[in-house]
Amino acid sequence: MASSSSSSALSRISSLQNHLSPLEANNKLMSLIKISPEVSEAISNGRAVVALESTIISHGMPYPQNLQTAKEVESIVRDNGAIPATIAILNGVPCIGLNEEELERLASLGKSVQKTAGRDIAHVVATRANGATTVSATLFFASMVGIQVFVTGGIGGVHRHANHTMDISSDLTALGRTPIAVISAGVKSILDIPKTLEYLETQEVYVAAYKSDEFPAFFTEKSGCKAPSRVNSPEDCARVIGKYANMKLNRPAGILFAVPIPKQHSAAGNLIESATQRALAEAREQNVTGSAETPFLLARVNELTGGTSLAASILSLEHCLSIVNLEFLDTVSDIALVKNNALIGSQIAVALSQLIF
Ligand code: PSU
Ligand code: MN
Repeated sequence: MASSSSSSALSRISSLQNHLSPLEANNKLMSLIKISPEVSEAISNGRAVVALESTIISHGMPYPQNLQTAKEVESIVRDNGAIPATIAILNGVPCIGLNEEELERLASLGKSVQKTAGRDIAHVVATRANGATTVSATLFFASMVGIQVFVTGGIGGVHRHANHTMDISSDLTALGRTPIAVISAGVKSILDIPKTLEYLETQEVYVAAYKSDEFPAFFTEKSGCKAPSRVNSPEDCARVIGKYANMKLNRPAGILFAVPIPKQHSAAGNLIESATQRALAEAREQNVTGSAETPFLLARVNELTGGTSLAASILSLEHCLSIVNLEFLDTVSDIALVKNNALIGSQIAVALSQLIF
């Protein structure tokens, strides 16, 4: 009985879909999402648009610092001639471009908003919940409306010990099937960078380091891994996006432009990185594994970087906050990195909008 009623429901749905023209089907899809007037106008007129994820806002730092950073990142995008499109799900509605009230709501809800990767979209929409989109979910919505450039701090990757845990971020598979260029500072060195690069190759993602021969390691300029390719300017990037990912070739695969940490932030970056490496080595020596590993690493890096000299160097780096813990240290550099990526990503989006194909 149950199976016959569910199969008739299925056939009703498929007959409904079969009776829609492509235009009607597209309109139906578009009616499920909300695009801000500004982003909609920019897309229609071929202006530069930069997609921004929202997990970094909800989970990356506390309120109100997250709101301030999100606004600053949007300002950087505007100051460089592009329109920002922050993407999140609010009360079950995927929103492309948030107004001030929506950004405030998302930021103040903080971690109570569900971290939403691609797999979680359906559930968040179905339950009319609030969802902060990770790179994989943001890619999905950005590509639905034809945005070609997306800026973030760092993408997810292949975790260390992935050969045992299978923990590989869906950011990588989403990039493999979505024709969008992501600008990030690489992946955190707490991940396995060589394996992440291998996996991106498997997914047919074009990976280039920006003005560098080496793939960056988030907090440091160098990871010890040669970048598969190198680009030297926003125009270089725009040409690759245009030739490689646009409709001309109809090639549905993504691009990762990895931008090294700016020189003025690399001192703080090096301190965080060396503490992380030492904590990782200690975890191995003490055989700390599984679910105990992350809390151990966080606590140890916190201790290792908690001295006053580091606090001073970090505080002079970014004039803020009073507590010294990993989240804070992480956040300071994250902010510096996402801002730098926003600057370069906007230049790439503008160069792309000016390119004659
Ligand atoms: N890496 C960072 N900062 C972040 C993230 C990754 O340095 O905020 C977030 C991004 O939203 C990314 C997600 O898409 O975490 C990846 O999560 P997971 O490893 O669970 O796939
Ligand atoms: Mn994971």
